[in-house]
Order: sequence, then structure tokens, then C-alpha cells
Amino acid sequence: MTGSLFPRDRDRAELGTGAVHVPGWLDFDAQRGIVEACRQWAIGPVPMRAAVLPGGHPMSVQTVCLGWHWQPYKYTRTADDVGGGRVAEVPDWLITLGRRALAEAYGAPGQPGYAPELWKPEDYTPDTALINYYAHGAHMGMHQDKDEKSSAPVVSLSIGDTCIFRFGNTSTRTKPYTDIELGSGDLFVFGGPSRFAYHGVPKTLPGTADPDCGLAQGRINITLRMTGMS
Ligand code: MD3
Ligand code: FE
Repeated sequence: MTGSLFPRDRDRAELGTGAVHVPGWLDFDAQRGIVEACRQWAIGPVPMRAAVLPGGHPMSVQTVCLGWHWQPYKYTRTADDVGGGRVAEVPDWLITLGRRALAEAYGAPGQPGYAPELWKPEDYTPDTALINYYAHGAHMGMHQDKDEKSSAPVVSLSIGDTCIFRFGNTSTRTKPYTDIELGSGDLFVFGGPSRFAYHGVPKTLPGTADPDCGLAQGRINITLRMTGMS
């Protein structure tokens, strides 16, 4: 028998300078631990919610924040659209995981191929994490992440159902773009000239996650960010 219901061994790929996809980076133990942490963060101190866009429509994706609270389109210390409390801090283990992610994507001092011009792992201290939950049918339109005052890379971790991720260009929300699948355990780092590219999630593919990931339904995406705020 070859192949499996839940394929894991796809190849690493660079979609653009500074945009590095590492499939299956997190093992199942790590995925389950992160899912459990997300379950707690989703409860509080500030509960997960669908953020409301300026036109008045709630997003189909639900989000809970760590560090700084995000709502379209700003970061604030208090969650003024969700009761006004302070969100939980970014735990040290998640900051460490972010540094390991950068080392994986861009290399580290002493390694062949190290790309310090993209960002140095030791200089990566994400002060914010956004945890997005995609129930069946949720999606995210093409957008740029430009509410941060820092151009530090964004580290993205996916757990649960596979999604179609659309990676575009820096000047328009339309073509040219590349569609790829992001599966459970995948790492994606967006830095350098890719940091302000348009991107989105047209759809998720229900039932595609290996149950060993710890999430029975839907998709979680965690993005680590440096806001450049103080
Ligand atoms: C490319 N989240 O939270 S993660 C977001 O899967 C967001 O939930 C998507 O877009 C998700 O803003 C995509 C991948 C991602 C994150 C940040 C980026 C891609 C990016 C920043 C610049 C370019
Ligand atoms: Fe984004």
C-alpha cells in the first residue's frame, strides 16, 4: 500500500522571496498541545468572536487575540469590541516557537543558506498572536496585513482541515496569484518583499484533517506578529 488518506510528506517551497512554506513542520504532539491552548484562549479572558468589518458585516472567521487585541483595522491594548478587557499575553513557548519557525524558514547563524537580510531569528519577538478558527464554510477575502507598524515577518501555523490559501502580489488584490493547500502542521513564513502581499483563504476542505491533530472539525490558523506598538 502506498499513499494515505492524510498525506504529510509534501515538499518545502518558496512562493516568492521571503515566502517560505514548510509542510508538516509541527508533529501531532505539538499540534494537539496548541489546539488545547487555543481551546482555553477561545474561552477568555476575552472570548473568541467574529470581528465586525467597517460595513457592519461580521467576518465568517472567528478570532481570538493574544498580546495586542486586533479589530478591523487596528491594534488596541483593550478589547473594546468584546467587553473591554485585556487579552492574554503571548506565552514564552509561543515566542520561542516563532523564533524556531524563522530559523527553519530563513536559516540561522552558521547555517548554509542563512538569509539574515530577511530577518534574524534572535531578533524575532512577536508581541501578538491572532488565532483564527474556520468552521465549515468560513473563508477570508484577499487583503494585506498592514495594521502593523513593523515589517517583521508573519509566522503562520495551520492545524486541522486543509485550506486553499491564495498568495497574491503586492499591488493588486487580483491576479497574478498562486493557490496552494495549507494542511495541518504546516508552517508558512511571510517576510521580506512578501510581507505586504495580498493573500486570502477562499475555502477550507472539510474532513481532510488527520484526527491525530487534536481538532475534529474546522481549521485553526495562528499568526505571530510584531506590531511595532508600545
Ligand atoms: C501573507 N490569515 O490572519 S495565514 C490573517 O489562514 C490571515 O487564517 C490567513 O491572513 C489564515 O491576516 C492566512 C497566512 C498569512 C498571514 C499573514 C500574511 C499570509 C500572509 C502576511 C503577508 C503575506
Ligand atoms: Fe492576513
